[in-house]
Amino acid sequence: MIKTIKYSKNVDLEKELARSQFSYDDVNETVESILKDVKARGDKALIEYTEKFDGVKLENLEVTQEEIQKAFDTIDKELMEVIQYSHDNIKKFHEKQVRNDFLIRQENGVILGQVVNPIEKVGLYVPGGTAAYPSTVLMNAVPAKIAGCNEIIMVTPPTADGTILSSILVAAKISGVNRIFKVGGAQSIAALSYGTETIPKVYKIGGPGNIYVAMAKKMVYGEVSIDMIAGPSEVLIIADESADPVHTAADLLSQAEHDKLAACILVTTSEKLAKEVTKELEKQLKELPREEIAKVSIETQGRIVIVDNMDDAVFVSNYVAPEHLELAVDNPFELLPRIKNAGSIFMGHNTPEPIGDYLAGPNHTLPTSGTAKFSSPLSVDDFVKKSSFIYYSKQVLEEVKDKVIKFAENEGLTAHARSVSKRFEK
Ligand code: HSO
Ligand code: ZN
Repeated sequence: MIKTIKYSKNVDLEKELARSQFSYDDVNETVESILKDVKARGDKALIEYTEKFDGVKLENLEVTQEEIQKAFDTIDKELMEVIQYSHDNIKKFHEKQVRNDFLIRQENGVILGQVVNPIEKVGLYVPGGTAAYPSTVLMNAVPAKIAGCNEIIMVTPPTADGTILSSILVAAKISGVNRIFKVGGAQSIAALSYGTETIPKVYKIGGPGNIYVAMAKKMVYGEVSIDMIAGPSEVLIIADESADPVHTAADLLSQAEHDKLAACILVTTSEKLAKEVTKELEKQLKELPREEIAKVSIETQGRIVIVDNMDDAVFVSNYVAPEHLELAVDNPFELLPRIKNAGSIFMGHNTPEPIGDYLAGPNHTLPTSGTAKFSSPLSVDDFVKKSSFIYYSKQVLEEVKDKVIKFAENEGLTAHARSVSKRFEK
């Protein structure tokens, strides 16, 4: 059963809502040795690890044109249309995020500006097995494409017969991925970081993965950039008496089925709703194919928090800073300005969280584990970098000359001072 607590100012939220985290310690050494090995032996190591971990000996790591064509020929046509529909919505939303260059012309002739350039080469990890989600391919590749990245390299572990799911290949192709390689795990992160004979080195690696992939991303950070290290998924629902208990329970379970460590929290002003949702969770859990995962999540990480009023509900939610926040109230727009920390906000009774997971348009790669206090959903910004520029005329340089020299002398940097003064020596 889900645990219920009554919130008051004396409740220690840090204790009551403590989040479990993935434990990386056990995989540390394994990942380190895989990284070193791939760095030293390249493709040969990749082929060996793929045989060992994925059970298939590959001759060729790269997915061919024929394989992509076959994916398009064999994919369920309705699914393909859904992928295309989702792609188009994600594209439209992310196009709004594109940043413009800017230029400032000062009256004295100085010109200042900022130009935005794509990160030229990016890598995208896509998990295999039951977590091979075409939606995640779209959510990562579309913003990279819009940013203008010209080499989007995808890696994903093959199944035991050496293939990749059609849905993954189709999503990759539709969203503009340039090359796809059949390699997963820490070894694929190594390949993208150092480059091998066939896999190009990239500048930034994104995408979710298991604990080995996450550890590998942590370890290569610095050599390359990474998107984030995602913790277990979470949803927090703020609901009043207007919320439907059946829908509320279903929404909590939609996150619970992701992971045993996923945290699903209901914060409500209604004791009646709390009781009904508790019962409904038990009922609906039994109907789920992933009951085992969802049950552990609900029972160990799940919480119902009963609050006296909406102010307290908002306080608890801002404290948790959830990855997904549902506002299950009649007028969600009234609450919105008070929400300070949340990855993505689902407004009202008819916007369940999976709408955002799959097709509304905003990204589903979101800050987890309370990191919404200081970070944002994945966006086009994650695939660009900026350069600033400065133009001075001789005349303006002369006007500021003494100021620069003063600063430089104060910092004991004579050569800095001279780079200016030399220009005015007769
Ligand atoms: N809710 C997940 C994303 C996802 N759901 C993919 C279904 N497929 C993390 O935000
Ligand atoms: Zn989901």
